[in-house]
Amino acid sequence: MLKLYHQPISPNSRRVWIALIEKGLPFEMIVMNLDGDQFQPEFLAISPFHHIPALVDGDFSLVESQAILDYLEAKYPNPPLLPEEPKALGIVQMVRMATVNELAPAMSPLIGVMMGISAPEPEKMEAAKQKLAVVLQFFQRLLNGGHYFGGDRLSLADITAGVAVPWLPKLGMLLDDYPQIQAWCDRLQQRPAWQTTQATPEMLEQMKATMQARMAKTYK
Ligand SMILES: N[C@@H](CCC(=O)N[C@@H](CS)C(=O)NCC(=O)O)C(=O)O
Repeated sequence: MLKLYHQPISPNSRRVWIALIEKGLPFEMIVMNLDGDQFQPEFLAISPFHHIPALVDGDFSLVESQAILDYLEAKYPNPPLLPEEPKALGIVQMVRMATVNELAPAMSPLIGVMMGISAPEPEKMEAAKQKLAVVLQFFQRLLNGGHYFGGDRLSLADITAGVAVPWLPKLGMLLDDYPQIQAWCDRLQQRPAWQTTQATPEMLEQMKATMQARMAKTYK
């Protein structure tokens, strides 16, 4: 059976969990406590950079959430989470890459403040929000009135961006100016896979405490 090394508060890991649910695949979940489990030698043998998610499929193991999503798609193609039509596929892949390369780095300073591990620096926060606005405008253009990125079916673009964008209001970046993005977030939230994998406020508080303790140890 597939084995997912996971932590519920991690968006990277949640992507894989959502894909497994959407594909209806049975799997065993190993919940990692990120205050030390990730440095255990058995886990480092699977994930040398001590990151979750990691997926083990028999004698094969993978890290990097996007690589895991592509592996699942290739091995378990039904239901498909990548469109075949070239333009739709291009949109889906653009959204996946822009999420990883543009959206996530811009969110990072805001997340640091929310987690209580960095002090708010107004200029940095403003620059991050401006970058996020560019990403949201780009995403809204790509949605182009559709239900999902690249068409009417859920795809790896929705899964990749759809575990990150809904956090923006909690980080002080409201979606009021992006009604299509807000409607898309609401649509995702209605799917059982999003509901099942939603982190609770208690999990968030627990993760804040873990990260703050890790920071304190690093800079002692
Ligand atoms: N590029 C990786 C990033 C994975 C990653 O950063 N995972 C974080 C949780 S979101 C982690 O495992 N942190 C624990 C650590 O670095 O010790 C992916 O997409 O899977």
